[in-house]
Amino acid sequence: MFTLSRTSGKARVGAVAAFAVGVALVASGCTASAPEGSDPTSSGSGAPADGSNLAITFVPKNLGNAYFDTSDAGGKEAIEEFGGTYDEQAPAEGTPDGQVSFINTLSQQGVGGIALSANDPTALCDAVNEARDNGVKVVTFDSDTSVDCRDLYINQATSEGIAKVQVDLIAEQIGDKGQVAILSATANATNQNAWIELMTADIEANHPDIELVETVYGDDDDQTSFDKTEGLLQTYPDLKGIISPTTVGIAAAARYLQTSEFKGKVALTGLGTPNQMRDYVTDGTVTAFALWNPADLGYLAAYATKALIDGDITGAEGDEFTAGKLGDYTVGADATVLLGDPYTFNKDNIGDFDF
Ligand code: RAM
Repeated sequence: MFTLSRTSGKARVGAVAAFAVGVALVASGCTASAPEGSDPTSSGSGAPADGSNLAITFVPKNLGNAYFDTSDAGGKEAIEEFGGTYDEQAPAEGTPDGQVSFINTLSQQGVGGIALSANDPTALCDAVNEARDNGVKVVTFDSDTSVDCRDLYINQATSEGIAKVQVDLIAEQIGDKGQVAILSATANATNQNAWIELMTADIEANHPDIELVETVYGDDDDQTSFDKTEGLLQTYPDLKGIISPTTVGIAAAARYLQTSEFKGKVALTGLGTPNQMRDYVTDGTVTAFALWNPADLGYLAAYATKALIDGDITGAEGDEFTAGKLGDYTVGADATVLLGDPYTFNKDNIGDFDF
């Protein structure tokens, strides 16, 4: 679906090195987050008197999610590196309406760029396009809008790759046979729905003995995800596995399983952060899960936003830019830039990571 390639081997080496070594740097990364949601009327601009307006605000799906704390800390690192002004604004809950009011305010304040993880593919478009009409560059990362309402999308890995790694992991963990369920984030999240669609197709096409019984939504809220896990296990007594393609969901599901009769009997995989999953992998609640480096994703999104603001790229296929320590990237089809491949964590390697 989305394609793109880096322009040089240097980028790959740089990305891998940053992933393996740089992770500790982001573990302590701070953000401007307030736990109950930022005030959309607070400051966010910072246009310099001359030169490019490198005031860039990260708008994640919501606050209080370790994944976005890490991605946005990567953005902050990049923005400080190139002398811009970093800010983070987001609603407490992962709703499109919450994000719209922040986008409107940032547009009025005249920021140079917004890096956005979208809670909905279309509901943000009016606000985003108004901001773009006001000269704001809008880069989605993690979760995209539709193609016509942003300048660029920074994709963490191909949707096909993200879907396949999770299906492969659950198939391996349950002997390629039995009932599985999906515990997702919010129902309208572009990234989650793309992965679910591809996982469903992969199971149907390649795993005839696996039955996908239901997809439930924990809304990227810890307690809701915990309760939905309990509900699945009660509803489906023969359930063999759960795939949770969300860092919030997989951690909550693991916490439920850890002290339940299902520990070691019902497999759990999906997308998680090593720091949130470490205890569950160490004690055998979870065998293996996947992710990418969220800090690199935020770092790349920040450099891409800068390249747009500076006019170095427009988002056209074939445009090239350099993203600091990560190296060179090329814009692919549908104004998309690809970070890299998903990575699988297990008890043998989880100790190497700190984010
Ligand atoms: C959660 C969010 C995010 C997703 C990760 C894997 O943190 O839903 O959008 O990419 O999980």
